[in-house]
Formats: sequence, C-alpha cells, structure tokens
Amino acid sequence: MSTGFFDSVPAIPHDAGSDAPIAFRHYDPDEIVLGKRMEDHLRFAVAYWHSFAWEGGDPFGGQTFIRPWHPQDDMGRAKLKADVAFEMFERLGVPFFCWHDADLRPEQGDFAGNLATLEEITDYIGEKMEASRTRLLWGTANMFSHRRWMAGASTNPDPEVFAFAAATVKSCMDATHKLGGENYVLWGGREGYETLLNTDLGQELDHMGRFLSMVVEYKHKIGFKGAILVEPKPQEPSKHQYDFDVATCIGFLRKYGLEDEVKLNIEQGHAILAGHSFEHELALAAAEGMLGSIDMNRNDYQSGWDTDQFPNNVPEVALAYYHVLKAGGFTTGGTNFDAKLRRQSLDPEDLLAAHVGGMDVCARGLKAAAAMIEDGGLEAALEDRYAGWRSPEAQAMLGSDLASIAAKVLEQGINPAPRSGRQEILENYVNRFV
Ligand code: XLS
Ligand code: NI
Ligand code: NI
Repeated sequence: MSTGFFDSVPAIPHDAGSDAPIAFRHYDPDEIVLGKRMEDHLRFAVAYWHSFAWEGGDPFGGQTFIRPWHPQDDMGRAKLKADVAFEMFERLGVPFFCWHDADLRPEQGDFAGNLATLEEITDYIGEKMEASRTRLLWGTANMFSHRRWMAGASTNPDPEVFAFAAATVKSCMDATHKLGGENYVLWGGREGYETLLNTDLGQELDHMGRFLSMVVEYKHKIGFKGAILVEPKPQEPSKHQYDFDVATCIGFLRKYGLEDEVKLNIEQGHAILAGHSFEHELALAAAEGMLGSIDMNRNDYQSGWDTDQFPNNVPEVALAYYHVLKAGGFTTGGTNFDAKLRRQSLDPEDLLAAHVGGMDVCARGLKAAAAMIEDGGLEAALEDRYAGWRSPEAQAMLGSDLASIAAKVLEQGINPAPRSGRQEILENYVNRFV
C-alpha cells in the first residue's frame, strides 16, 4: 500500500519534448551509448541521508522539512521512511541507493541498541528490495554525527572510541553484505583535527591505517566481493582532514600497503573544496587504477563549504564522465547523488525534480562524453602532443641516466622548439559537444 507521500506529483514522463515541470528529457535507461545501456553506464544511486534523513537545518536554523516520518526517533517511523524511500526509487527508476546506518534507524545511545535496530531495519529493507529493482550501491557508517565521535573515530585519542568504531563498521559491513551491496564506503568524517596543540598526528594516521587494514581483512573473512572505497575530502567538519584529496589518499593507501585492496569514491564538491577540478581527481585516480565510484553533486564556487547541490553544469559533468569512460567506465561503482535540496525546497515534488534534473544533466554529460570519445579528437590531440615519446630514442632515454643524457644533448646540440599547447582550440572542440 502506498504511503501517499508523492500522490500530489503526476507520473514522470520520459519525453524529450515535454514541457511538464518534471520530465526526463535526456535520461533514457535503455538508450545505447558506446554499446551499453545508459542505465548501466551511469548506475544512479539515491543517497538516503540527504533525501530522507536530513531535516533542512543549517548552522543558523533548524528543521525546515516536516515529513511524516519525523521525529526520527522511532522504529515505526524509520519503516515509514523506508517505504517512502522505495516509492521514490521506483518513481525515479534508479537502479541503486546508498545509506549510513544512522540514516536508517534512530540512534540508540549504545552499541547493542544500534546493532539490534540496524539488523531490524535492514531486514525490513531487504524485504522491500525483494519487491523492487533497486539494489544497494554501498553502505557506510556515520561516525561523525553523534557526540562520541567528536574527536574522531579510528583516530580518536580514546581507545574505547576506536573499539566502538570497529564494532560499528563491522555491523555496517555485515548489513551491506546482507543486502548484496556492491561497495562499502569509508568517509573519514572526523578523521582529522582542529589543533595540533592536542593532536598526535603521526599516531592518529597509524591508527587509521591499521583500522582500514582491519576493514580489508574483515571483507575477505566474510567473503564480501564488493569494493572497499575511501572518500577524500579536504576540510569540514575537521579543519584538517587526513583524507584531503585523491593524491593524499593514494599516498596513504601505499604507506599502509592497501593500494591493491582499496579504491576511491570521488565527490565533485570535495574536489572543488580541495582546490581541484572534479576531472583532475578522477583522472588522477584512474591513472593509479583507483577510480571506484563517484558522489555526484555540485559545490558552490564561492562559499568555501560543502554545499552538496544537485548537479546542473553539463560541460563540467561531461568532462567528468569523459574521464570515467576513458578509464573503462564503472565496474562496482556508480553515480551516487550525494546532493541535497535547498532548505526552502519543502515539497515532495522538489525531491523528485532535483533527482530527475540531476539524472538528465548526467545523461547529457554522458552523451557528450561518449560523443567526444567516438570522435576521438581529444585522444588524437594527446597522441600528437606526446608523439615524440613514441620514438625508440626517447624510450631509451627513460632507461638512461643524467650524465649520458647530458652528453647526448651536447653532442647533438639538442635545443627544443616550444610548441603551442592549443588549449583554446581544444576548449572550442569540447564546446561543440556540450
Ligand atoms: C560528506 C560526505 C558523505 C559521504 C558518506 O561530505 O560526502 O556524505 O559520502 O559518508
Ligand atoms: Ni560523499
Ligand atoms: Ni560531501
């Protein structure tokens, strides 16, 4: 039986020419792009936290959304929330969703209570999944909201918090495994610090490395076949976050010997906060074989904090998917909308419009990216720019040494002639596709 939450909104048409306020004009799950269904390329997921758990608060004011499942302190209402969530997945036709434990069930104040309610609600969700085509892209533990985590989870100076974190992650990995999740994510919400005056940075990093190794060991122990993903973010909530950006995470994973076990979940807004572009972060992860999944959103370019808006910039999204496609596309990963409404967007209709719009923007971006791949213009420009390196002498130089190279430069009078980087020509090229 329907909860009626979305009753005021008509069914969402797939119609490129539609002038309805909410319609899919570009996203067609069955359209073939580069030999694959669009749905299988994009692998959209709805994030439970922003759409169903967040109540619309900001640092200056509290709840603006009044939902039938509020207040979120009761298991009956947690189940109602799940009912509405699955109604939305169905309306949108999304193949996946993602959660934190704390999004699904009310906090109980102790581990035994949290475990029991997580098991109860994930059993309930498991039953809903049997009747639904929406699967679990990933699960994760919220180890940043409750006050016990204020000084970190695995990096907490108090070993009892480390223990509580280990128990919590175990329970979330078990729940993810039970629901057939394709990945397990760790975003180090409070794995960082406010001041060095009270922080032993080296010890905290070692604890975080050991913790992540335990996660990998446990994954193998329970036979979880999905990927373990770490999500970089430079700041907020901590002043300094240990998983600053892709480069920092790669260094961290190598240091603790986890580079073959862990991949990255890369978020558009976090890339911007780190002073990078999204495509930089994606291309770097891809170059290292660590591109796992993406959190799609958009960050305000002026605010300096994580605004988690729905994407609406097609050229930006097109370049992001260009790098995803170039890397071979998603395997276990997908496009999770880690995006929330603005706090004035009160209506059920706003929730649907935000996702439909985001899916359409991604579809346009994907199609533009695929067209650029098919046309091959950017790849040809790259080939041309690096063509010199295809010569046997250039390759031999890489196996040579500074003194021999210097002798050769003198002997042959090597004196390179600078060439245009053709940036504007390439930007104009991209503009033809977006
Ligand atoms: C917060 C993060 C968070 C992770 C999951 O900034 O993006 O939502 O994706 O814990
Ligand atoms: Ni995220
Ligand atoms: Ni974020």
